[in-house]
Amino acid sequence: MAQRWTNTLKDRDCTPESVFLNRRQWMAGAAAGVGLAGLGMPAAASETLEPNSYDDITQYNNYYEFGTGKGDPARNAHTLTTAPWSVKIDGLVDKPGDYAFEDILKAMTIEDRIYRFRCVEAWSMVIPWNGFELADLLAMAGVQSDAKYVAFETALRPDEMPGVRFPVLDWPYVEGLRLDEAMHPLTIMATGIYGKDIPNQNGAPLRLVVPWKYGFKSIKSVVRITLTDKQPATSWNKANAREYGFYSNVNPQVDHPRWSQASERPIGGGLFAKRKPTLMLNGYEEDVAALYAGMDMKKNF
Ligand SMILES: Nc1nc2c(c(=O)[nH]1)N[C@H]1C(S)=C(S)[C@@H](COP(=O)(O)O)O[C@H]1N2
Ligand SMILES: [Mo]
Repeated sequence: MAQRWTNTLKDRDCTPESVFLNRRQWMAGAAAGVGLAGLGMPAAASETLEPNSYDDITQYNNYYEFGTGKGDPARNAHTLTTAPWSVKIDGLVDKPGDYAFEDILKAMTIEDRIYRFRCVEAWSMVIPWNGFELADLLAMAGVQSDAKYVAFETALRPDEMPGVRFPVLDWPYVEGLRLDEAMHPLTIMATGIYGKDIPNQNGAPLRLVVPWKYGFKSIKSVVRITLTDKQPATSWNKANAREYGFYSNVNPQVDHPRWSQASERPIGGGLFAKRKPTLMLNGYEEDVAALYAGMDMKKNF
């Protein structure tokens, strides 16, 4: 796979997965570097995460713009043009404008982050992302003091996205975070997987990753980021407000109206792989619980 961008970890392009994993496993959970001192290692950091294979991560996807089957994105997303690419950053920022993806990359520090990934459909993976902290990108644009939320938008290209002919969702796909969630050091924009440019089916050239929330919050192929003082509309909430809330924090105690969220099916373990218990805030409780102190997480699901 050719490298299209200058600083997306070229040297690891042909590193075997196993070697890469041995070098990188320590990253698991410790990425935020917060809450560690004096408290001992949080649960998220003490468990050694075994990442899924590159094939699992890039062949079993949700990206409805390319079809609703798990194999559709891998089959169809090659039609998405990802260069040139720019992200419009607007709203309550000092420096609104269209930021070229190359310029963003030059200004950002790309890190390795091995994160749990939990879809609301109750399957899960462990994914070794490469990316930068969203907080750094927001700082580049200069967040104004009255901003309270961040809204995100995926590209909408009917000529390149066969799935948007179908009204499964109200296109373009949109998502949102509270500003403090967006600024949290665990929140990244991913540009790679296993040291390779992120494949189209996973949201090239850059997608949000919020590891303590259900996967649908992690919006793909982002073209617009808007700082606002109002809670933004989100695609799945618009589609079914009873089933999908704004927060969508992983929570084994709050079931989806149609299924339990208490456990999950790890992808890649084979047909008879055992389900495993779902962790509060997907295992990142020590890092992010403070964001929700005093909030009723059942009401604010
Ligand atoms: N634009 C867009 N982003 C999206 C989706 C989508 O359909 N369109 N699906 C979401 C859902 S439901 C999940 S579980 C994750 C899947 O990410 P992955 O395919 O990289 O595992 O992407 C999320 N981001
Ligand atoms: Mo999902």
